[in-house]
Amino acid sequence: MNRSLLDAVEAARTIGITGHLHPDGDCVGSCMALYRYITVNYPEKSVHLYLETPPANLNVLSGLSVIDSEFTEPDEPFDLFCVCDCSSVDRFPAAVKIAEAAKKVYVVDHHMTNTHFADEGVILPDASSTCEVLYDLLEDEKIDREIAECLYVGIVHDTGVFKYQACREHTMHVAGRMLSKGVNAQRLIDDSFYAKSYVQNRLIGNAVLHSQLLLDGKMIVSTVTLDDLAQFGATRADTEGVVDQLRLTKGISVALFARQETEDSYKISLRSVDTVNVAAICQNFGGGGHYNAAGCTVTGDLADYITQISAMVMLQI
Ligand SMILES: [Mn+2]
Repeated sequence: MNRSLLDAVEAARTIGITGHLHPDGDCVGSCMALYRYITVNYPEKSVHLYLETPPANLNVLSGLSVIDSEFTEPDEPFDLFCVCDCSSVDRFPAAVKIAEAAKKVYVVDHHMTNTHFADEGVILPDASSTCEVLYDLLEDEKIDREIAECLYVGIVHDTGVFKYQACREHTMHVAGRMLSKGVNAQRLIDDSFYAKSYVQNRLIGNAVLHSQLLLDGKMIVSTVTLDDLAQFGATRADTEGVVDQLRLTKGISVALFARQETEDSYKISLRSVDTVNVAAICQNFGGGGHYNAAGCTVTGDLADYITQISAMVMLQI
């Protein structure tokens, strides 16, 4: 194992932790695992966790009430500030000032687009998830069941339940270690990943109904507008899962889901089922992510962007 994170923790008296905006399973899982690992194994340390309120599906994890979603500034700068699952500083805007004031910033991440903004850290683009990276920075025998649940959920979410290309032998080894800690895999996977609210299912139905096939059926495209969200009484977080349903369409290589954010801006999510590198496509638009799952936010005419993206997909299929 790599002791660099624990060395940094042991040298610090006050420790802050954060993850990215719109936190997902891997982000919340890694932040919560690290928070609990430090509080359980180093009770003398003062630890503070900053995150936006996690989506409701992550309520399967216990202890979320420790999260400070107000991003209260500390009385004095942190000795150590740990940033999990963030590829760049614009991924954690609410905590940037707090991080900049800290004596040391340590990053744990797995995005190939990481900008190396931290003083120290471990970034493994081949790892399935930040939780997988984090496991190798902790002492296995000091991981209790609750920490294991956080790491397990993070791995489950970033691998699409152990099926994305980034899920490798080591991923399964780490997940297997978490099973030996007593995690309830079926409950964690069903409740955090597959279960949908009625509103979410209606949004998925609507997005599938109004989807379009491009490139001779190799690409599927759908959009949810702010009007759609209002009509279904849905929040933006309720659109999670839409792109994954689109991706299951037989014959497609790429699924594109665009969610309207403001009058003229859209969050575009791309998924590929085979060799198309959607992270490379999203980087052209200031976004990024992983080989088979990436995203970007665009401003202007959505149809234009869809045309540009489909042209880039065509070059890869
Ligand atoms: Mn991640």
